[in-house]
Amino acid sequence: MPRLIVISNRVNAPTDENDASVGGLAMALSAALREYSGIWFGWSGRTTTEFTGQLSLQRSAGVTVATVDLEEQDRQEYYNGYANRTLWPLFHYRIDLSAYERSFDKGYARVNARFADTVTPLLEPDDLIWVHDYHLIPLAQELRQRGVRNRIGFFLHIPWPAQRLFTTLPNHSDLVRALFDYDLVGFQSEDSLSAFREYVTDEIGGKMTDTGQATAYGRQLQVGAFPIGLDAEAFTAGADSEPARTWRGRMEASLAGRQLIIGVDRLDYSKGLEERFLAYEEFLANHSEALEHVSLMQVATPSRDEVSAYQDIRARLDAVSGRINGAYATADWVPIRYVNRTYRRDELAGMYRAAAVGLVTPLRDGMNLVAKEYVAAQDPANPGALVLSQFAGAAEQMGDALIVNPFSREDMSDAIHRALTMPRSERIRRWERLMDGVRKNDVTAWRDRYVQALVSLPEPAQLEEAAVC
Ligand code: GDG
Repeated sequence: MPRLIVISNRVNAPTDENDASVGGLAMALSAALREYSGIWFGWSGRTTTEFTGQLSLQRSAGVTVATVDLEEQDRQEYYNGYANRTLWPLFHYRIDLSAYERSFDKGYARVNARFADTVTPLLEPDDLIWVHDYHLIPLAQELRQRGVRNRIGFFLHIPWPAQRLFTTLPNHSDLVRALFDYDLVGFQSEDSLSAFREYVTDEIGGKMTDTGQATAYGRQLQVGAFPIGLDAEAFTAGADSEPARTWRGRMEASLAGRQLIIGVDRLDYSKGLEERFLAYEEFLANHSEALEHVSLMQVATPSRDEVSAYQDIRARLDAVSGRINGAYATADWVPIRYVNRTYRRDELAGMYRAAAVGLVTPLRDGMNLVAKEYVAAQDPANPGALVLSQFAGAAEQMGDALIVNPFSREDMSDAIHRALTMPRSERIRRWERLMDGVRKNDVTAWRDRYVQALVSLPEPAQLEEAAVC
């Protein structure tokens, strides 16, 4: 088995799966790397006054974690800038929030070059290199320029946007050109794959076959949809653990017989939290019988709080939740428990299990692992119902959820009502099919499918010969 070299912006050592680090990519990769020998390389999260390229190596559960510090200017221009103020909003269809600034482009190019300089000496000829997410799109191009001939794959955790949105990005074709230096590009969903196909064929006059062979810029690239999954077995076991039972008990005691609706998200505008609160308000207004009988708990862990759009959404959520609680709360009931903190994964599993409804309504999401976690944590004899946005990648696989349009308060209010009143037999029927999918398409299956696809591609050198012919 070749070594697997995983490269992502940040790394999360696969030590304790219950630690409180938040974010779908960290969760998935630490699970995926557990059985591989390899290296996980990324930014330490720290900054120094001047970039030194000094590697810090740490061995943890069979994986070597290698990190490098960046400069403060890198954090601003690359991380807070191009990654989180340009690409993140654009790829989540929020061009109103996308900032196009040339200093960000420069920071992005500089950090990708720094990553390539630092990681190249660690590489051996047979290594498989797997690069993750929008922070590092140009990395293969940088590595190729340094003579790296290995197979290099890229996986995008977030959606690929529709062509008409993507073309608002200055120099959009440079970014796509850089993708063609990979051997395999994976997306989360068919929706993203078809948006990419549209760009290749309509915008740059390339070709793409039904089996995902894309040709453009004189290069060939394999693309495909590889929907990510959970470490389902571990998550389900976590839902039966002591901390989970403690939390389930605490939730049930505090609910005093009321039904719980749960949302768990990074505090991000793409997650549709404001729309969710407003839909819940609409539900309360339309269903007076639910007043004092239902409670929405939203765990929203603060994220990227140096970026102003995140400060804005946080302030709006404080205001909306406060207003709804002000309008409806009674002496011993609050309609929304809005919690800005982080819990351990097993504690979250206990909370999911205590909830009659999982409310997962992002406005756009690459996949959304919370939907899968909610399902994996349920009691098979009395599972809750999942309400899921049609714009989460997960909706392509989880058709047995109640699929909603997160932009429509009325749709969501109806779905909340339907979920709260769904007969147990229907909940079991839907849950069994959902759980079957969560188990089959788990994180190991995702990793193996991707790595297998990468390994089975022709050697990069052969491809070049084929292109010359
Ligand atoms: C990106 C893509 C894609 C949340 N609060 C706590 C906590 N979390 C964990 C959840 C879940 C993860 O964070 C969030 O994952 P998502 O998949 O929902 O979303 P993103 O962070 O935006 O992830 C996404 C993912 O990458 C993987 O490819 O699915 O579409 O946007 O695991 O449980 N974890 C802990 N405490 C919390 O309070 N421990």
